[in-house]
Amino acid sequence: MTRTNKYNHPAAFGQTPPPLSSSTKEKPHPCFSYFSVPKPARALTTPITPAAAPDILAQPPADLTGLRLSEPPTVAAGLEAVLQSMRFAWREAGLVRGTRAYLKLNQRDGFDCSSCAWPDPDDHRSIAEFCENGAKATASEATTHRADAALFARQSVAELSHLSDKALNDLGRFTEPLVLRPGATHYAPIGWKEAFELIGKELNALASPEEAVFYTSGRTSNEAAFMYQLFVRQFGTNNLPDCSNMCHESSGAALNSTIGIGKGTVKLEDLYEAEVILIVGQNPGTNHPRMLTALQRAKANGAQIVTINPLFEAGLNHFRNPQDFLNPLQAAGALFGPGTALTDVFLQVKINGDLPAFKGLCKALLEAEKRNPGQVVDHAFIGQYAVAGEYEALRTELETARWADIEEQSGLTETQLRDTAALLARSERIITCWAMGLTQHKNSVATIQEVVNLHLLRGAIGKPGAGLCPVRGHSNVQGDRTMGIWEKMPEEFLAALDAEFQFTAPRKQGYDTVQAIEALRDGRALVFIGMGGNFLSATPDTEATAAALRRCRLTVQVSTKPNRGHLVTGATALILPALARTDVDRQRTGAQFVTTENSMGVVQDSHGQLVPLSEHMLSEPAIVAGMALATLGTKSTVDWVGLVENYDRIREHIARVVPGCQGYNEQVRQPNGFYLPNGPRERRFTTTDGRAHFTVNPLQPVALQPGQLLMMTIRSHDQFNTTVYGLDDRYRGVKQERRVVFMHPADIEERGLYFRQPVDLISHFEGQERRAASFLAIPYDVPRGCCATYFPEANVLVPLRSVAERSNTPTSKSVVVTVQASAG
Ligand SMILES: Nc1nc2c(c(=O)[nH]1)N[C@H]1C(S)=C(S)[C@@H](COP(=O)(O)OP(=O)(O)OC[C@H]3O[C@@H](n4cnc5c(=O)[nH]c(N)nc54)[C@H](O)[C@@H]3O)O[C@H]1N2
Ligand SMILES: Nc1nc2c(c(=O)[nH]1)N[C@H]1C(S)=C(S)[C@@H](COP(=O)(O)OP(=O)(O)OC[C@H]3O[C@@H](n4cnc5c(=O)[nH]c(N)nc54)[C@H](O)[C@@H]3O)O[C@H]1N2
Ligand SMILES: [Mo]
Repeated sequence: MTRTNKYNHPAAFGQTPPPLSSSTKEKPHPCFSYFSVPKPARALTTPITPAAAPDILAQPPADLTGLRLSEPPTVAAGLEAVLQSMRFAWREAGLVRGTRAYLKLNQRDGFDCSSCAWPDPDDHRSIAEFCENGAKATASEATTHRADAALFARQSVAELSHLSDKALNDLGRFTEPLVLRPGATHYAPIGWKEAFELIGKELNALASPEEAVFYTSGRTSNEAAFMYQLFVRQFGTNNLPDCSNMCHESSGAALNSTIGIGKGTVKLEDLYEAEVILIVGQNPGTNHPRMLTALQRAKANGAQIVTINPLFEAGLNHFRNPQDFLNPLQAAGALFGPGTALTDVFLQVKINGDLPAFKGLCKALLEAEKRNPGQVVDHAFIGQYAVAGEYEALRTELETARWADIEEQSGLTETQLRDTAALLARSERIITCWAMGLTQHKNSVATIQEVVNLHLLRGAIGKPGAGLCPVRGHSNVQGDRTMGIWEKMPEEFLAALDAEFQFTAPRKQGYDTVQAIEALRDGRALVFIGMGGNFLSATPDTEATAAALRRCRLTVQVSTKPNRGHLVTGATALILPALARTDVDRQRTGAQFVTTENSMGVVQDSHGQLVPLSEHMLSEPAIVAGMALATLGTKSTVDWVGLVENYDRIREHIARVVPGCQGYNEQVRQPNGFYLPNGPRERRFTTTDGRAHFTVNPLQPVALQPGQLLMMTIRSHDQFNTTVYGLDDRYRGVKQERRVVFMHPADIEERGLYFRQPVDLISHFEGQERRAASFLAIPYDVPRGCCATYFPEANVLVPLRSVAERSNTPTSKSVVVTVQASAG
């Protein structure tokens, strides 16, 4: 019991959290002195010569660091997860600050975790409502290390680029604005006012607003996102690519056209009530660890879990709930027990074998229906909500689909698929969860539409315990979209924006992420502004993206921590340090809170708790206001300063512009926030004809040449996207090395290679080759012909033009490669 409380309350250490420093408490943030309304400027401020710097590395250095391998564990989380969290927090943020951060994480008066988008339980929150990886994200943000001007004066950009991604993140938080002037080798400090003026001048010097690209990552709050898209549209473009273009865009495309909303339809409670949960192309043990708690509860209520994945991820094997350590009655079981077995049926599909797998499941369901008419297919549902002709078309197509093709292309047997279909036929309440394993292939939209077909056949949507659940990545990626961060927002939204702010937003579709890289590469866009994220390393084709960024006149990164994207820049580069979600955000009218939307459409408030490391960091809304004032000047119809003084004013606009946000200020102040409207959740299908749609999606076999493998790029347990916290991937038994390629042992031997041999990877696309040197080949339980590497080291191999049909998402999980022994 002493142990249980040890990390539970800082008082246990004889220390109490420090009060907010008086300077942060009383004074409004000094940002207002930074805003300026410019005189109209037309002249270029920087030459167009690219910042050619061959010695600046766009990719992480290819040093091998001392691999240790062990048997992958069969149980996830448990005590080890708790210890890892604590060790990380105290190392980064110190005892008091680190513990304070944890105690406020996902609490009603605290801040929303900036890691993944998994929802908080409405009914019960434990004292430590977080997971190991949420804890790492929080500690990494709460760090007391500073990447300040002194550091950048000591180390040149080229020198910094030779550091690993982990070492870059370990430098700490940005604490003041920095500039890299044309030809300079080092970043130097710059005042906010000058930085904003520089942005305004460069943007106004463009021949057209379409020559600027405004990227967003998914941590940006609703308030900042709303202001940002408003600024960009008042400037005159829809060039608003975001990380979602590389993430769940395929889910959005598939779901919008079939059910009428680009989001999932289930609530957290539905998972507790489900009879069967399919988890497809997702590794929740690492990427959504709190989902395991929900799965544990579902299992306790009798749910069966079907996992479809090329890898049997430890998190879907057994789970010891770290929260149980807090409960004296369960602590022993949490420590020594076997954990909860999660997966009942494991279908080890080939990479991109999901379309044939779902086709097989649907085919088996229809065959069962034929044997027992009216027993399997939900005809009442189809009659009322779907289109009979489309159901017939699907039936005809599936009748002709051949089991031999389905088996060959999915890597699963007819028996496995029939058995699983029998389970689905017996169950009324079915949920399918998925993530990047489904969205990042050429035919991803079609695959997700097959998932929809299965749910429509069984009427498993829009009722308790059933539905579709794309599990979002970044903590506010869904909210950013709701607030208007999209290159193709619907007319309804744009019209409301026009009316609210008396201007005319552009209607021409903007660039998505891949199109933005192409525009920068071709000189059609000359200024890049990133609201968070790491555009260089998260995007495909690292060297092509680097060349594109180097052609810019100006690159601007609004960031919290250093990454490689700050080193590969345009002629002039700015780093603008932003307050993060953990930080107290004080403006003229007092402390402000922001709001976010989680993966299940719940909008909640988030209150920063930690004293910011410096007074020279601004909040994201303040940074947007600064850029907007310096760029739009008196042309703008928006009271930018007023919005920053009190975020309630931003929310008043949101209430009038964003569908479903009426009474936003009141609604977000309710204890659990509020659910955004979701028609399909209540069987109101919001497609153009008000119906749900079956679709026919032909098989698209992957054609590999002899010797080639299909490679997926995945996340390790110690990273958040391009932010690398550590070099281990504990759940896959890998320690101290990220440059590994997981291969079937027979595929290693067939190539005359030995285990752990250093190899080079070469990708093949449209006759072009891309190469990444120095990976260690390690044997792993992955289907023959498939292999896996980590993102972002392998992004250099993902061809820019290799994208998913209809969603334009890079095919990061379908890279055709050959593996060769490294020379020397
Ligand atoms: N700790 C941590 N949390 C995160 C993130 C992080 O980096 N770290 N990232 C956040 C973000 S932005 C996102 S989008 C999510 C990502 O969450 P995930 O989608 O879980 O992340 P990935 O590592 O890309 O894992 C994809 C999973 O899909 C499987 N897979 C790959 N190809 C296929 C396929 O063809 N078919 C099937 N069925 N499975 C396949 C892989 O084996 C792996 O288990 O996580 C979010 N949460
Ligand atoms: N090969 C391959 N590529 C992929 C993927 C894959 O599976 N395989 N996954 C794709 C997916 S799903 C996604 S979502 C993208 C992710 O793409 P991004 O969102 O662009 O990348 P991140 O690595 O999450 O961005 C991390 C940086 O964001 C900044 N940051 C963090 N918090 C804040 C904040 O609160 N405010 C601001 N202003 N900045 C902040 C920090 O400086 C940090 O270094 O990558 C995609 N790329
Ligand atoms: Mo993502």
